[in-house]
Amino acid sequence: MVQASYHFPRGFLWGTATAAHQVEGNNTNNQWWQWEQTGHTNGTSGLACDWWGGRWREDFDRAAEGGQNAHRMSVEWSRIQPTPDTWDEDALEHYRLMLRGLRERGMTALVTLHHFSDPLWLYEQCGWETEAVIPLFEKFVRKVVGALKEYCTLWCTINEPNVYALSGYVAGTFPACNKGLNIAMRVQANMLRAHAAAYRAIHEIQPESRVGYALHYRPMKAKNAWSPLDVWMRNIQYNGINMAFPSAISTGVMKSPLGSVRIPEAKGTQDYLGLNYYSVDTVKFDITNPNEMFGRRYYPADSDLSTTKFIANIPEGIFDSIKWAVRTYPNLPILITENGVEDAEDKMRPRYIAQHIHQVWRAVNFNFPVKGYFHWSLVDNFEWERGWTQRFGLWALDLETQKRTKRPSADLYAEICKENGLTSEMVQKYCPEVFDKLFPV
Ligand code: IFM
Repeated sequence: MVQASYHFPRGFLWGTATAAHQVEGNNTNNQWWQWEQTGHTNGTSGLACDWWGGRWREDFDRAAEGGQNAHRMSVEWSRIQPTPDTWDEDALEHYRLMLRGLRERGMTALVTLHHFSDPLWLYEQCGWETEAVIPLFEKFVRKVVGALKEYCTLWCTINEPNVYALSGYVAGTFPACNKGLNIAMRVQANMLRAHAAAYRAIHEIQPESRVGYALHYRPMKAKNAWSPLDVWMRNIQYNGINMAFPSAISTGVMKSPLGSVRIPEAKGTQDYLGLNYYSVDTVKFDITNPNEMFGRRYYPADSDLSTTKFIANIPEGIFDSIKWAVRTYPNLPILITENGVEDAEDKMRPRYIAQHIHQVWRAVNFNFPVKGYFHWSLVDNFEWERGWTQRFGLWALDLETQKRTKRPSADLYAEICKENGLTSEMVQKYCPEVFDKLFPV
């Protein structure tokens, strides 16, 4: 049998990613909590992983023992600024403790400042729909960065602005004040303006900081490459879903299906690109689907599908995403800020991890500047409108008892992190079904 390995450069960041509302528990003062209590989600976040109660310590121990040298976490705006006029210094101290906890465990922190949740007071004034949010976000960012700068130099302003805007204001699966594609685009424009203001504020407070955002990037392909309608629809969907932030950061003009918006202050406001990659969509023209601009995005029937069919395992997609990033922003460092699969039984996850990390390795070997990989996620956590029906953790969570149980993927990922690479022995041990694909003779 072939014996070989795919090694990464020294200093590569290996971690997992989490978000405050998904792990902390009892975040009663944000719009998601309210949305959950009114029956919009599959279960409620409740105590989640009880990180606010202190269980972050044991989970950080798990991550560190698993060889991880980095962690991406977020801070909860509604805890830090519970009303427009109050700052909760204890909440900031809680995050300082967590960040010190990472440092003590030898882990680099990447802190996300906005990950889908808004304080209720902001939501009640329709949050990101109006430009009023821009100075409010900047003020919040200044406060947080001022308080946490001793422990963190790597910042992510906003997580998946495209998902936040389209899920809320178009699909209606996330809480949103009003609805409409025009509002979703206005929200993204305001997020861009707020991101640009935050980018400058962070650099002012901490000149050595590296600031970016996390883009949920969806590669897409037309169902039939010969069909002008499928190709046209693929391009509409691809640009509409992916391109608002990247276009504005490249050129200062936000591309949108409803026209362009000048946001000159956004141009060049990233020191790295955060890429969240999960899967690739196939797109066809569908006259019966006006809600999605007459397109349909789906996974072909022969795809390697996850348990709830939420994700198709398409590892080449992460390579293509990185290639797109390098072509769009030559020389800009790239972090894979999320990648993972929901799989309570851990049947697909080991091969999903091995195959995606192999593709990241391929990219690194093309000298594409990928500097780190953050797996989503460390422990099962609250999956927004899907609640607890999807389990993304390397560790399983029993919600009743808070007990964590290690999945085989946690051991595989630990071996990868400790080795700084993927070996044929690991693949043979955890996912022999893809051995020939990863180590062809
Ligand atoms: O859990 C989410 C995360 O909050 C944002 N990106 C996708 C993940 C999996 O659904």
